[in-house]
Amino acid sequence: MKKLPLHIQIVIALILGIAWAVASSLFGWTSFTMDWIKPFGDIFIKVLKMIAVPLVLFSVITGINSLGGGAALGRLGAKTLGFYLVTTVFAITVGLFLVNTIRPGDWVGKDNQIVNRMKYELWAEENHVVIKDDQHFLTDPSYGDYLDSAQVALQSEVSTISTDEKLQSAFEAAQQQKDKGPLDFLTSMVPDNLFGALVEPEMLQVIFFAILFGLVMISLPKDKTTTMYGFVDSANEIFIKMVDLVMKFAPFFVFCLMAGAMAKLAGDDLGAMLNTFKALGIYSLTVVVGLIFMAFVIYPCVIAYRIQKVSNMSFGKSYTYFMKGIRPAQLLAFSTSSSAATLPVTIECVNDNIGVEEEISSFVLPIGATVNMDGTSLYQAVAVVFLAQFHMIDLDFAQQMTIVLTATLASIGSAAVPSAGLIMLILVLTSVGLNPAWIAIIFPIDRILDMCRTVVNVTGDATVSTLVAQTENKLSIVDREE
Ligand code: DAS
Repeated sequence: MKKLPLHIQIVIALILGIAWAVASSLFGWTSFTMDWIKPFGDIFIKVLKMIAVPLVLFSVITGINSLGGGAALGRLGAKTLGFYLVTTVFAITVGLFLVNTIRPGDWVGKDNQIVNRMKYELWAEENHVVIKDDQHFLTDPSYGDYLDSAQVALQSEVSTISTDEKLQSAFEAAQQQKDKGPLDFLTSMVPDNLFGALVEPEMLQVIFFAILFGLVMISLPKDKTTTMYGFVDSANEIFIKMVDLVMKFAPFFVFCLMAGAMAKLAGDDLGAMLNTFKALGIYSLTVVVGLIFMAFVIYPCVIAYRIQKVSNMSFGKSYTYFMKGIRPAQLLAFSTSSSAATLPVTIECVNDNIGVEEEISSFVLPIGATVNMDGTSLYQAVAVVFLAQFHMIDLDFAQQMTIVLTATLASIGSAAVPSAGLIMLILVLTSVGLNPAWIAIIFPIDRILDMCRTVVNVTGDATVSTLVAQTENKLSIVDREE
């Protein structure tokens, strides 16, 4: 029997993994799944992350040599950051358009809204937050019974935060982020210890070192660096081959990853998740519509338009060429919920399937995985405005522009790990004077939306690296036998 293409195998593994998790939840296999299946999923993530750092280190050094110097690198850097900024702001704008058009917060029912509005007023009173409009429900006696339920609901929200260690760690991480100065992200890019940067890992610090090392290496006479260059080039080949090897076992690992993640979700509180999906269905739909639009319409259409200019392919063929090329990376992004873990596969897809020269992808993609999170940025815009609507608050234009700014900055500062978007959400909610504890309302379904956000984050990175390559004439269309 002809072997199924890898991406089909991965999709089947995804579906089987989810089916296994549902069965685990129904037949009480959850502890077996957590003890004997989930570890293989964790191993998969660890192996991918283990490969990512040395792969980036050696491929950036190799790439600098191919680029041939500081001027080309400067142009590449400016183009990369410029495209990333444009895609992030565009993603946030799409999110704001959708959430202000669909208004998912209004679909939760007037009673819910009134209770939530009163919870907001209780919180605002306790935290000396001035509420701009004068709709104070607390003072109207006809809402007395709502006041009791609002206080009870507020207490349960606070208790959710205090008992859930994941939410607590999100708040701590957000506080650390808030305490940073305006140029902290610049100073944080410079390692004071190379081995610390490799171990942590701090991807931007690894890139900083690799660029400096590469630039100095090419500035020296060739006879002094031949050995080093040979070593770096061989090491780069070895780690690329390592990705191929790991990907051969991807279907098995993806099954374990999905079974473990979904079983954990179901084991945590399937009821809470299903209730939240039921109550917030329109919200989830708004997020997913925006993410699908970005990943399957905007990005591939922009690339298709550019690819058809440099090839004899039609627009449709160019669209399919790009989507089929990055599909393994998208599937892995969905399975792992981590751009960082997916990075080695994103690099391989963009190099081998799309035809981006390595000196472009090795530089653009690691930066993207660290500072460019378009799916997460779109999600911020939808989540913040939805939560405001949920509490009968209309954010004005200035506040929504603040969301654009803080979501863009937060996406630069957020790590590419599962639920990084939650940490950003706390920062963006605070930036427009809203209660950061509201993340507890959408927390039960965050992991599912995180998978979708990460697909867009990875697709955005692949799009920008292809765009940069095409504008640098470093894109060689691959003749792939499908
Ligand atoms: N999981 C994050 C990533 O790795 C995205 C997010 O949390 O929003 O891209």
